[in-house]
Amino acid sequence: MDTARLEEQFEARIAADDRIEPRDFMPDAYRKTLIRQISQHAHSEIVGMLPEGNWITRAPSLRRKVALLAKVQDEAGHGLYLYSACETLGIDRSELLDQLHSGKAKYSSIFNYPTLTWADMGAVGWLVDGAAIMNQVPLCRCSYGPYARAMVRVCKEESFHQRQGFELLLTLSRGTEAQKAMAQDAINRWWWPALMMFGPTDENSPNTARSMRWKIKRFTNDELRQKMVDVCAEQVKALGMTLPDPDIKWNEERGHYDFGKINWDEFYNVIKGNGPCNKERLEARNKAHNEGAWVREAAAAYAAKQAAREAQSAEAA
Ligand code: FAQ
Repeated sequence: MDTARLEEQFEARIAADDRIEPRDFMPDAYRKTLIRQISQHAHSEIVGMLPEGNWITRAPSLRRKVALLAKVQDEAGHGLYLYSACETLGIDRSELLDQLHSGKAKYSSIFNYPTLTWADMGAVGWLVDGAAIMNQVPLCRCSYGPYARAMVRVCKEESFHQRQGFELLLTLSRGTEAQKAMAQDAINRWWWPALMMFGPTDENSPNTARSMRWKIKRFTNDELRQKMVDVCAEQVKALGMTLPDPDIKWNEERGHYDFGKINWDEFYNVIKGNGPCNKERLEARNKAHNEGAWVREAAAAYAAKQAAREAQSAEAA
């Protein structure tokens, strides 16, 4: 069948809300867009382990330590599902990791900010995982099957992450004056970077229109950001805290909260590699990867031995 006809059929399947699977025909640009988004997402998960991993040995109780440890392990798992989903598009994981380690690939801007106090574990859970869920629940309906299926499990785990963060902040908000101040300071520092996670405004987002047409994305960046503001403006009241934006105000006519201006210069600066922790994160990832070389070599040697054994017993049979 010629390409034009295949493309026509592909568009018809997208229109009918069919799932596209790895062996199905897909236009090159669809494949490339998915590799870009899924790999950036995978990188975000494994780089995202670093700011929280920093606090595991300093958790204030066994209960908090167990929850944080489980959360960081979940993030490693999410990275694995996502690298696997990306490999179904015909790219090798080692190539993706090279792109990350050389600084060529993007990962979420949010993970280039430092985690300064224990309250940051609460703010990251509540706001960063909160933003992640807002963005990822619609991705469970993404047109590409392996990505959509990976997202189902990821979202279940993210909702536990978000709740443990909120509960951590709630505990601090009922504590001493110093604990309350620490929680408020963490919210103040994480709020704006969390809103930037949704990406540039729709008018400055080169990929949104096409990704929406292909049903990779189901909502635009601004739509999801607005949902996040609406949810958090209510939740923050339960914490007895405030969001660091004097312009947050319910708008009866729109049926949404209005909010202040995002500092887009800061966002673009961070994604260009100049955020507070970009250099540190890449160094930590490279170090972990290099120190793990012996594990990859041992696993490959073991797999080769198993394959040789299986071939031998197949020959004997
Ligand atoms: N940071 O045209 P658009 C998590 C880039 S959650 C860095 O709007 P698109 C869980 C974008 O890639 C975080 N770069 O792009 C967790 C594009 O660059 P390119 C990860 C950003 O793809 C929680 C350019 O700007 N979640 O990890 C950002 O249509 C706690 C133009 O942008 C996902 O990746 C940004 N914030 O929309 C883990 C979700 N925003 O490639 C540990 C899946 C935009 O053209 C602890 N991804 N860029 O050079 C998506 O939904 C989309 O890719 C967006 C961006 C919405 C992020």
